[in-house]
Amino acid sequence: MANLPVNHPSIITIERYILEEQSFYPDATGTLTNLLYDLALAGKVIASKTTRAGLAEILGRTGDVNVQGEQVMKLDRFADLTILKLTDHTGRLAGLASEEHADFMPIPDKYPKGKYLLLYDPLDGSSNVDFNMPIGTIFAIYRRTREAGPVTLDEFLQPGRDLVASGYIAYGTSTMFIYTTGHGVHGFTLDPAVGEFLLSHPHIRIPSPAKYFSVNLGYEKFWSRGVQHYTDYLQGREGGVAGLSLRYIGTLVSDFHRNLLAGGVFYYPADTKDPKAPSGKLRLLYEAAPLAFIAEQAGGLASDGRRRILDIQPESLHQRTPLFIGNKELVEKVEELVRQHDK
Ligand code: FDP
Repeated sequence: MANLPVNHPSIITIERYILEEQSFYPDATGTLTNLLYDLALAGKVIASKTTRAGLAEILGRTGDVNVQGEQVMKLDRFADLTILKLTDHTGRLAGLASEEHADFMPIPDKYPKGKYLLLYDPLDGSSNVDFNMPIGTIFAIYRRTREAGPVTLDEFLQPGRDLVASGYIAYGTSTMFIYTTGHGVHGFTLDPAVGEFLLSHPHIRIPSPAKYFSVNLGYEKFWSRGVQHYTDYLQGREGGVAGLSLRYIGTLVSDFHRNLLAGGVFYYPADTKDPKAPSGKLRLLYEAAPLAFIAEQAGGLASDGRRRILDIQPESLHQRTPLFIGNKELVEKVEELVRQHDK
């Protein structure tokens, strides 16, 4: 009888890891675990299209404008339908809400219903698609607030502190799946040769001191005094931190991901450039809250400049919010400067 090899490096698939995490929850039925696999599969399908985007006739616009008033890219539509079609029939969800759709989507009558709600931004950074730049997918999972009956809008309007799980998929030089269920943040990298996400970044913590700040500086003149002072602070003026490097990709997932791994702050403040969007550009439910859960689980913080993102009670599905996210001390600093300079 041969002995099992003991010093072969362990290969931990996302499936094994999520299943092992389930043991934290003695009452778990496996539904959340399976929902996370569904999303990992969606990530693989979307990644396979993005890597062939220049060849697969999937670059460019569909000609439609979405609920946010933005041009819908073909890849946006593909990613949106991929997630919808991989999750709507499984019996794990009661409904979905996508950044691409004006209203939430109850699970059709022909399918069984489950206890979870999935909110997602199918393709974050879509203005970067045609230029071979990194893009992402963001997801947020809540529990229904009612036991049964048709799902209603108010069930989707839950504050981020009630999130059951959240995560994102980054389509960059490699494809990564990052998630939290409230027990730390874990990262997996897709090995294209075997077609599996393998554990590459267990228990991610945001390093300190920070290395980067990420913001669209082109809009500085449209920001409040407090945010302008903060921007000076990040550049070593006003007794601030010196030596931070500026990096801005313009894909929230990628900017956030870099700062999560290297330390840093990303912000998209409220501004006066678009009177129709006085609270900035990013969406509370599809972008800010899910990433805030990850940031806090990694030891960081997310704020709208005055309050913790996870404490904001959403009032509408597509609500926008200013966002400051990353190292705790840098996010607390913006709150201090906003209190001081913005009445
Ligand atoms: P995009 O419009 O390309 O989808 O939320 C949308 C978003 O990208 C974020 O990913 C990104 O951080 C931000 O908008 C970029 O906005 P600006 O072009 O105004 O900097």
